[in-house]
Amino acid sequence: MDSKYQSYVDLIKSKLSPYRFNHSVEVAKSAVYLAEKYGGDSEKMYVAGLLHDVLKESDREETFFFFNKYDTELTKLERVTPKLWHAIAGADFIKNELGIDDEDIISAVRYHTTGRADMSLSEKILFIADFISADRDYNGADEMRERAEKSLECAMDMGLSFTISDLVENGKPVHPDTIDAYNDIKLQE
Ligand code: DGI
Ligand code: FE
Ligand code: FE
Repeated sequence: MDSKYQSYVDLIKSKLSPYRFNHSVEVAKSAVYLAEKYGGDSEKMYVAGLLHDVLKESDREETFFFFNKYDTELTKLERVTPKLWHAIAGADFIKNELGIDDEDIISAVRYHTTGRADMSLSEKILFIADFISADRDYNGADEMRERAEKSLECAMDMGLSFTISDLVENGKPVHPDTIDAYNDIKLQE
């Protein structure tokens, strides 16, 4: 798969620090692993993993250049939360600048940070791959990996709970899509 997507590897190498380049490659590997385990499309998940953080290190100017170019409207919460920009602009970027037309890949990138209501298999796989990639060493990373072996929902539950608790503890706003994803999991249990 590597040679077929070498141009994406080269692109993220040029746009990201060595640390985040490595993270992206590891997320791609974890996304392929989860796709194989849970019946997703490995090739699509490899591409989504490679590209999910393509604009993570872009500055405000570059990010808003794409928002303006593609008439992407942000809510007030999104405007004041820079951490959310790379997922929204990243989806715009891979669709319009790279010509990726696969909605599964685009929406997986778009919602990889917040999640959302009624997440697709691809969206869940990328969301979790981002938490369990080999480069992750936060407290609880191994528990996340164990949960990802049990079920996607079991891992989503921990990931979303972890994110929401952290945001609340630090007095940050929680995106409604994050709450929707969390409530979906809780109502399924
Ligand atoms: O890009 P990565 O670092 O690999 O991971 P990510 O895209 O999941 O970004 C994680 C960051 O995004 C983390 O600092 C928390 C923040 N975040 C995730 N969901 C929300 C959020 N921030 C706010 N304010 N609201 C959210 O719902
Ligand atoms: Fe990200
Ligand atoms: Fe990431």
